[in-house]
Amino acid sequence: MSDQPARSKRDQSCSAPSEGSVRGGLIVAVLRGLSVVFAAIVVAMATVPASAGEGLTLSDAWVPAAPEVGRDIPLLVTIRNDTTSPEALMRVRCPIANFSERHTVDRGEGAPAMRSIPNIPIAAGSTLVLLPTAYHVMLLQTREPLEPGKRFTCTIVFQKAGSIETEVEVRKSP
Ligand SMILES: [Cu+2]
Repeated sequence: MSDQPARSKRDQSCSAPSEGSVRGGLIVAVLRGLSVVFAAIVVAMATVPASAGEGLTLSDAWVPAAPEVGRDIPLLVTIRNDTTSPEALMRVRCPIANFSERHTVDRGEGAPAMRSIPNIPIAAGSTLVLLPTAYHVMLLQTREPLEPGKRFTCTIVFQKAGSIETEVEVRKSP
């Protein structure tokens, strides 16, 4: 207790310069730490995986009118892939149909024929328009009358972007 002030004074006097340099070092360390954090954020932003809908845009989703229940109808939608990697449409769930399939249309000898496929590819940086005569989703066994103007929501599941909900419009069959 008796030498306390002397020691603290000595400590102060001899630690004063080093305390300053420690503080300076601390600031440098904090700044370095922050720059590491910022660099990490930039890297994270550059490599963040596509979340639902990111880089993938769905538009103009429609089905042809089907007044009687139990029909199989194509779901047509425009899919824009703005990412630099290929995508694939894996599954579709619509409340108005019991099942769905991915279809392509084979054109060999004879009449064009629809064929079920595991997924529909969407190339990087491309726009794919689903058509009854090309890639499309087939909604099987409609559960309710689909009159022109009616709307419903479907969930489309993509390989990388995950689930995206889209509103679908019933249009007069062409
Ligand atoms: Cu089909």
